[in-house]
Amino acid sequence: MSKFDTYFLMNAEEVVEYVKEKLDIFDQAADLQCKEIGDGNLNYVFRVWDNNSDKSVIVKQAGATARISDDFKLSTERIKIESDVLQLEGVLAPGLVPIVYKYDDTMSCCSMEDLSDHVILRQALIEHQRFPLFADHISTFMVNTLLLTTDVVLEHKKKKSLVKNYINPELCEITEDLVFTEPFNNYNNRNDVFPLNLEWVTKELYEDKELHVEAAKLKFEFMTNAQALIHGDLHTGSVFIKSDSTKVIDPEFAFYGPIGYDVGNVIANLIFAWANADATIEDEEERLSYTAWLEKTIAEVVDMFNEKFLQAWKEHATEILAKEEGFDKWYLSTVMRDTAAVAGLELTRRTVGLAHVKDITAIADEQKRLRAERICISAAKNYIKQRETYQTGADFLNTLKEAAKAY
Ligand code: SR1
Ligand code: MG
Repeated sequence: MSKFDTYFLMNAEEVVEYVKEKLDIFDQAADLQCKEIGDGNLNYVFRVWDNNSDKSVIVKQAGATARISDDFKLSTERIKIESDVLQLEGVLAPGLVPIVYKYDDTMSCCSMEDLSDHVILRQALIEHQRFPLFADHISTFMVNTLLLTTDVVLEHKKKKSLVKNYINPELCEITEDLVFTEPFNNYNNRNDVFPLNLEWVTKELYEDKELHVEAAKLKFEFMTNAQALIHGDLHTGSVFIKSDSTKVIDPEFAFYGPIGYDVGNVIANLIFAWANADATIEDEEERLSYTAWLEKTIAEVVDMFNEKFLQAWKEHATEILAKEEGFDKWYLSTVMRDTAAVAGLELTRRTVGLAHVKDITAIADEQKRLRAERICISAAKNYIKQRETYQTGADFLNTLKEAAKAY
């Protein structure tokens, strides 16, 4: 009998006991310490390290409700999806995700590689750090994990069995509500709008009926287009980074959905970093230099994704009709259309919804925050309404710059 034979939510001391009993990582003589370091909205993340060696491990455990709010009652099984997906992504995109050591079904926890030599990308961007390899790494991650799990590449029965394995209704429901619905009607009454923008948001989002129809179309696309095994929450807080290494974490929202959902999330969150830099860097030369680097990165993510996607299609497509000339480019154009729409949705929901991003909330000057939010939402509305017109990195940047000029 072990105290870990029945599920309970562990504290730091209990995680040390857990690690000693269940993981074969530390020596008998290890002097273990543990700290809860999670800053996400759902789970608990413990770092355990040995004062007598350089060994360490991360233990991530799911609770029965979301950390951000008890409103969200969730099955703790979500950590199984995360663990399975990380392992699959490790095969499809080697070196771009942490190594999983153990998944524990009883305790609903997953033990994995400690990435403490990396930093969370969102925080690093807020501190105006640059990562010249990020666009290359993240575009490879997305092409490999997304295209290689589609019907273009996988035998169709195999793909359908993966669709079944990764049914994720509770976390999808969170996205359906928070991303696709509430930003436009606040129907659960939990939006959190910056007071100085409330009137503007009411007009631009809550009263724009044309926008609501587009949101409805996109919500149904998200719920029904089982295109690829997507990460489902690929924002800059889901990326650990250092100069020569990028690791994507937290795929608990993974399911078979539209490829553009992941690509659009990356673009939107780089735009948040841009809006933060634009609002907070006082020195003009430094501000222009840093925003220019972010613009280059945004364009590179889109353009490298496009280029690598077509190349990977050539190398890996197995479906006979997928090899018909022109189908690859048509398919990619629909992915870019979805990317634009999702970039718009993510920009909108993180600005007015329940779950904010620090890039915006950390802008202390109220007028600058007002402007940053309006830039994000104006660009977002274009990305959603004109989504068919976005194909290249330059297309995405033009809209951002137009929105910035207007405010
Ligand atoms: C209740 S969870 C709120 C948000 O946090 C996660 O990171 C997802 O983005 C989700 O929408
Ligand atoms: Mg997360």
